[in-house]
Amino acid sequence: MVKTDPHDHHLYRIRLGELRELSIAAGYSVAGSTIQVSPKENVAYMLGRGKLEEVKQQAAENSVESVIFYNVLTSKQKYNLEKTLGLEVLDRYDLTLKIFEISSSDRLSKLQIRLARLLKEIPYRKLLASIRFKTGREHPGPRSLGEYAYHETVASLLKRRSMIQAEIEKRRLEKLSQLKRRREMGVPTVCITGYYNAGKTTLFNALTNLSKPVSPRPFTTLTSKYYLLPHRKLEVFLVDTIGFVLDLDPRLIASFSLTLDDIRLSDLVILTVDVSDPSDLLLLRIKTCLDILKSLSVEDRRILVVFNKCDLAAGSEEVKLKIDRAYPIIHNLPYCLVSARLRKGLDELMNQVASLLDNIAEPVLQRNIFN
Ligand SMILES: Nc1nc2c(ncn2[C@@H]2O[C@H](COP(=O)(O)OP(=O)(O)OP(=O)(O)O)[C@@H](O)[C@H]2O)c(=O)[nH]1
Ligand SMILES: [Mg+2]
Repeated sequence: MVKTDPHDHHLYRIRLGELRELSIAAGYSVAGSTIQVSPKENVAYMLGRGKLEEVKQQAAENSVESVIFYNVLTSKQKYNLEKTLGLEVLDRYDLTLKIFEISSSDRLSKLQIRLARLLKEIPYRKLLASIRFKTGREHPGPRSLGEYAYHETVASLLKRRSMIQAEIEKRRLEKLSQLKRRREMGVPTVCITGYYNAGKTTLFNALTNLSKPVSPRPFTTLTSKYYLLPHRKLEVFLVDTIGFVLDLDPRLIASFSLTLDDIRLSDLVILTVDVSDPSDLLLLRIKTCLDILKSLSVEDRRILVVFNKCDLAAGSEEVKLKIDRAYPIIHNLPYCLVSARLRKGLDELMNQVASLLDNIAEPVLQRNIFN
């Protein structure tokens, strides 16, 4: 990791810890980690020369096969690092996609992953092709094979991207007509969101009596699942969705826009957080989730914070202390405490959902969401 913020004395460690967790989830075992403190990232190599040598040596001593950066690498940095280190080089964007691939089973998530890969791969492959073109043995002239091959590679990548985008767009239109039908039924939509592993699917299963896959591996859920939930007088469509992560790359948001639409177009969002996280991590994760919800235009009045995994806390005092510390971030958002695993606090949760839906003056259902 290259740490560029001089005011960050603590959070970078949490970020590095998350990178470690994600690396393990992607199947790596972690040999070590290193941090370079620098006012800016090196344009050519991300790391400064001295640090790069140190990493190279450390990698050789530990028989390392891959180097994973927290910072997102440009094509040029990735190319230079691979060449200098002679190892696989990834950043947190590549790593996230690797984990997504493990969980991906349906066509839509596969398409979205392929699009996310292409958005990063196109500039990289362009760079590789242009290097090959410039250093080719045949002295490429304006109409040489080298130039032809370069344009071929770029054109085929761009064509693949357009085909995937067209298929995703087709699915988006199908999804909007499904949403329209749901809207005509007059049933509100309540979406379970939150950080990966917060227990969203466990909560979804507890409320619906379904048994969707649950696991401690990040990003178990990639594609949204809707379920019509009859709850006493209240009937809602409950939706389980993809988990959030720190410093989500805008290209990932763009590729997964269809999945994120489920959150954007819900009447109410249940923001699930894992209350057993250490306090600092909990605060950073809540802030990350609220920032993402804001970027999806979800207003505060449509958010209910659910502190999950209360069974793991040492006692109600510990939970109260953590919630007090979270107060500056959650302000006056309504919240409740549950244990999805033990199915505790669910009635109170659904009562709050019902009263919040009653109070939302202009539900999404009455807005024009189809333009
Ligand atoms: N102790 C305890 N564990 C829980 C609770 N809720 C979920 N878990 C565990 O937390 C882990 C993650 O649960 P999931 O339901 O898969 O979490 P998720 O938010 O859907 O995760 P992603 O789909 O990966 O984003 C699993 O090991 C669950 O058994 C809870 O209330 N208490
Ligand atoms: Mg899940």
